[in-house]
Formats: sequence, structure tokens, C-alpha cells
Amino acid sequence: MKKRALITGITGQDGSYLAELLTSKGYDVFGIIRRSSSFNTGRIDHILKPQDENPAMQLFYGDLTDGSVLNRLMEKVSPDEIYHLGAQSHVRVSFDIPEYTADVTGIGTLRLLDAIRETGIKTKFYQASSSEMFGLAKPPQNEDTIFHPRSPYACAKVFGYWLTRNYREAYNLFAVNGILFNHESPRRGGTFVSKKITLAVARIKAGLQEKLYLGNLEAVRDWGYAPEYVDAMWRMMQLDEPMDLVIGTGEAHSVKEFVEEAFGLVGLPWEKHVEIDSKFYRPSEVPALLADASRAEKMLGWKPRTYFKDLVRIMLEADLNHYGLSLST
Ligand code: NAP
Ligand code: F7E
Repeated sequence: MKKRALITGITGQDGSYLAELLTSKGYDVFGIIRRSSSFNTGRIDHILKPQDENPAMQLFYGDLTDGSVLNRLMEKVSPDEIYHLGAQSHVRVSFDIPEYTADVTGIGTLRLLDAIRETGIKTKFYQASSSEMFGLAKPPQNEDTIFHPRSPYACAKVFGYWLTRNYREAYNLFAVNGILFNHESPRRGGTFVSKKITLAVARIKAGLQEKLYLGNLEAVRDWGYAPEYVDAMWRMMQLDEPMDLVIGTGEAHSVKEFVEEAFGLVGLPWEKHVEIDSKFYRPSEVPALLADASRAEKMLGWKPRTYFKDLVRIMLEADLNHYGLSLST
């Protein structure tokens, strides 16, 4: 029997890599997408094959703010595994739209968990928890670190984290929290700092842009490569017993180091092109995140293969290619 997986957030960075991974493993994949006035399936178009009689992937309209459709889809799809990746995922934006962020990212998780309980389907549940929940906690952070969230987004994720644990304890649901540190790729949304930098460097190199406006260059993050992180999600769902695990590289760098690395790769002086714009600062910042993912290595046999320098190179190469350039030109 083919396994059935339901993915919320399938049109996002992680959802697209996870859909690739699961279809390659022979799963039937079902995704929930939002109605949009423009096409929003750009990241998954290459695996959508609507002309096939039995396509490996099917999409349904739905929204995390709409509980009735989640209930309906739960019964219709009856998935073996649910990967809950959908969220208003931008930390800076969550300060501008806190109530919406709480509704989608926090209550959206409750709606999904309760749809499982109400319909009584037998399934496993993955919650996309985040290193942002650690906030001010001193690095390195692991599964035992006390959360200190610093944004409406992080508060909503803490709510989702505890609900996931609560539904595990109360209803004996196989429900896990993957506490993932920042992970990036050429498919990363353009308003996250990694992609914003590599895209700008490519455009500056191509002569299409002169300046890159950034916020806090001192913030430190543990940046990994997204395709490897969705493999960790899948491994967590294959455990005999559900547990919460931290996923990260164990290497941390500042935003400034990311800038230096990216500009350095194309031989441009970053100081000439980067300017600070206070609108990109957050009312409360998360100064430093660094993963201790030793438990995941032990429980999942998972280890990162791509570290900071290779990640910057992969992302920059993809953006340069888009403009007909490469690292060797
Ligand atoms: P992303 O690229 O921003 O994707 C978010 C997905 O959620 C998109 O498919 C988006 O749809 C969907 N979505 C947003 N609002 C929705 C709503 N109201 N109803 C239904 N779907 C909605 O995020 P990502 O980087 O892939 O991250 C995946 C998940 O992991 C998120 O929950 C994020 O918070 C969490 N996370 C990410 C990281 C990271 O570093 N990437 C680290 C830890 C945790 P549209 O395409 O229509 O916008
Ligand atoms: O910011 C600083 C900013 O927006 C990283 C999400 O996937 O990872 C992501 O959240 C750092 C912050 O990611 C700019 O202040 C400076 O300190 O790329 P980011 P994030 O906030 O860490 C976590 C794990 C998630 O769960 C989230 O969903 O970079 N920074 N200048 C800037 N950030 C942005 N976006 N833009 C700037 O111009």
C-alpha cells in the first residue's frame, strides 16, 4: 500500500523539497494551497503532473484560518502522515500583523490537530517548530533549553509546540516537533536575509542594482541547507516513538559574515554596496542562535552535509545563473 502524506505549506520552500522527497519515496502526496490572484505553485510546478491518470501529487484549496475545510480534507485524504509546514513565517512581518500571525501560525496548528481528533483518523503529525522559540536563550540551544520567544511569530510557534505535545499526551497521537534552525536554499523567499543578500549580489554583479539595504548585521544564525532538513522531518516521522528534536549545523555566523562571504565570492567590496536601513531592524531581536543537534544525530542518524560556505556558494551560483552569470565568469 502506498503511504499518503498531507502537506500544509506545500508551495513554500520546505514544502516543495518535502514534496520532491516524498514522491521520490513512492508516497501519494496531497497539498493544501491558498487561493491567490497570481500563480503560487512556482516551486512545485516541476512535480505537478495533472495530465497523469494517477498523479503522485494532488492539491486542494484550503487555508489554515478555515477549520471546516481542514476537517473536510482530513476525511477526504485520510493521510498516514501530516507535515504541518504552513505558516506566516516572516519574523519581521509578524510585528506588523501579530494577530494574523497568531491566527495562522498558532491557531492554525490547533485547527489542524483538532481536525485529527474530531475526525478520528489514524495519522502521524509533524509540527514545524522553530529555533526562534529560543529567542534570548544563551547558545548553543538544544531540546532542554528554556524558550524565550522574541516576536509574535515565535510566540505563535511556542503555542504550536506545546499544543503538539499536549495532543501527544492527551490523545496518544504520534505528534513530533522538529525544532529547526534557519535553513536556506535557492528557493528561499526573497525577503529572508540569505536570499536577499545573494540575489542582490547577483544583480549588482549584473549591473542591475547598486545598493543593498539591510538591518542588523550583528545577528548570528546557524544556517543550513533546506533539502537536508526535510529529510530530517521524514526521519522523525519514521521513529518508533514520537519525540521532539533540534535540527541545525552547529556552526554559527553573523549576517555581516554572510555579506562578506557572498560579496567576496564575486570580488566586490561589500562596504561600497551595503547600507543600513533601520526599517529592517526588529523591535526585539534574537541575537544568536546555534544548534546542538547531537540528539538528532543519535536518534535519526541525521547529520548536516552542507555548511555555511557551501550554502552561500550554492545560493549565489543559482542567482548568478538566473542573470546568465556564474562564479567563474
Ligand atoms: P515559507 O517558504 O514561508 O512557506 C510557508 C508556506 O505556508 C507557504 O506555502 C504559504 O503559502 C503557506 N501559508 C501561509 N499562510 C497560509 C495560510 N493562511 N493557509 C495556508 N497556508 C499558508 O516557509 P518555509 O521556510 O518553507 O518554512 C516551512 C515551515 O517551517 C514554516 O512553518 C516555518 O515557520 C517553519 N520554519 C522555517 C525555518 C526556516 O529557516 N526556513 C526554520 C524553522 C521553522 P503561499 O505560498 O501561498 O504563501
Ligand atoms: O533574518 C537579520 C535579522 O528574516 C535573519 C524564518 O525562516 O528562520 C527565519 O527567521 C537575521 C535576523 O530569518 C535583514 O534581524 C538583517 O536577525 O532571514 P531572516 P529569521 O528571522 O532568523 C527562523 C528559524 C524561522 O523559523 C523563520 O520562519 O537577519 N537581518 N538585515 C535581516 N533580516 C531580513 N529578513 N532582512 C534584512 O534586511
